[in-house]
Amino acid sequence: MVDQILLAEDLTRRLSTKVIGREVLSYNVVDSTNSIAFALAEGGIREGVVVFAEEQTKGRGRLRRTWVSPRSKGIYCSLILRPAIRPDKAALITLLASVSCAETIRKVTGLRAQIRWPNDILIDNKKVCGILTEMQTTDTKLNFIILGIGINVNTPRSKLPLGASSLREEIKTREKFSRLELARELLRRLDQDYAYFKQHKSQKKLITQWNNLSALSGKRVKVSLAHKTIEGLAQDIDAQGALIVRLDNGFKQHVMAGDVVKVR
Ligand code: BT5
Repeated sequence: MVDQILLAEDLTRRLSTKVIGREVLSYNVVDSTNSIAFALAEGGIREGVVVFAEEQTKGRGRLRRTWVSPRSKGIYCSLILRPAIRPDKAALITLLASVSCAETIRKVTGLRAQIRWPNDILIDNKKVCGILTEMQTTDTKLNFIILGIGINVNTPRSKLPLGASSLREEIKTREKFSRLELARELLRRLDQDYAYFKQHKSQKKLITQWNNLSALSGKRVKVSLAHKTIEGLAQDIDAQGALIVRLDNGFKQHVMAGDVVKVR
């Protein structure tokens, strides 16, 4: 069976979002939707434009890692955002996107999607979605943020790295999911959550939502940092989005950047 193609006209038809997806560009094959969106943003394109692709030949994760993006199996998209925030607040956008993605997956599939700090969405401990936030700044000013989202929708596990899965694999039906329905729901949810973010100074609600969806709270974790690895009990994230790890000596470390390498 031929997979349905995600077309801009289908993605935007009666979408009725205010900002996110008011313009959508759908590509066939690209190196990375984040690279396309970055170039468009540098050219001055307005916020809310979203770039989709059927396939990425150089889909990327953080720290030069690869994002496996088989043709027409997943959702690969990048949003251009221009929030009036300082660069040191940009991590909040990743938190927002994690909540929007997890809630959308829950709503559309009924599966219990959870967030693994900092940017993974898991189902039954397997990664089904990743988020890559990139930005351009000048001095202390944030020019734009590119929010890249990859979701494994109908991807067979055989095409994915170890520890990854897709919505279709997890729901265990033979039917394919509609990427179109999921993508439209995601744009709507992101639009709502981003509007709320821009209207409110305090991001307490976002932090609470995030913590309620966390896969790590109370679990013993190993976190790899730039130059060392720490181990302890994962707690909530703080108001900046740092993961609080309670070390065995009782000291609480707030980790702003790193990777969770082991959970028990
Ligand atoms: C991420 O990085 O999880 C961010 C992924 C963002 C992908 C989107 S797709 C649209 C947009 N355009 C892009 O080029 N990127 C964004 P990170 O946390 O660094 O995780 C990367 C790691 O996840 C890899 O090293 C693999 O171990 C694993 N991985 C790779 N492809 C995967 C996939 N399709 N599903 C699950 N895990 C994957």
